[in-house]
Amino acid sequence: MAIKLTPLPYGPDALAPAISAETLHVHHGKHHRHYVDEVNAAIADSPLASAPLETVIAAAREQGDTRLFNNAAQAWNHGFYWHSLTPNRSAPDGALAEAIASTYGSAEKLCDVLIEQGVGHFGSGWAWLVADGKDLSIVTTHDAGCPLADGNKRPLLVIDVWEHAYYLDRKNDRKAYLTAAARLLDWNFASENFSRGEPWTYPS
Ligand code: MN3
Repeated sequence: MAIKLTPLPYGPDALAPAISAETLHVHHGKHHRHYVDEVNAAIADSPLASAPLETVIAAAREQGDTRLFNNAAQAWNHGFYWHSLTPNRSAPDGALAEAIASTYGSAEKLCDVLIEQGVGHFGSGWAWLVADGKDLSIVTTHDAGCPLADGNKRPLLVIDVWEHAYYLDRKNDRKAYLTAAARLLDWNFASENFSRGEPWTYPS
């Protein structure tokens, strides 16, 4: 038992031109794989060797093992990111649509805030839509930061704002990437995460 590299839930060119096949190849096949390999190397022959990734993240934080936390949280964040995007256009519905309407007015306005926060985030990190109970908010985290490690906030969607997510396609234009990625958000995935009441779990 080891942590697995989450397969992409779509083909390598499915998100183009917003996110190219070349970017997905490097980002999923090199960056995400590297984090997974680092976690597996660190937990081999330890009591965490067969633990789910969420347990590894919590243990690393508790033990103050920054290197393991960074690799484990990055592995989780990337798995969540692949599922946050879809080539199939979707829109929020049901309880999530109601919560979005009362908090942001519309999904378009929510995306405007998400893009603005992602553009304004200094350095590497992640732009998240999270829920605390039924309350929605948009937060950014630095480096490997993950809302799982942050109290009751349950991730609904995320966009990676590390330069490796967009530099091949957009050079330094993070806003162009975020604007394109926001159109690919999988609102069905967000709805599942909103109504489940428990955080998403990394595929084992
Ligand atoms: Mn990344």
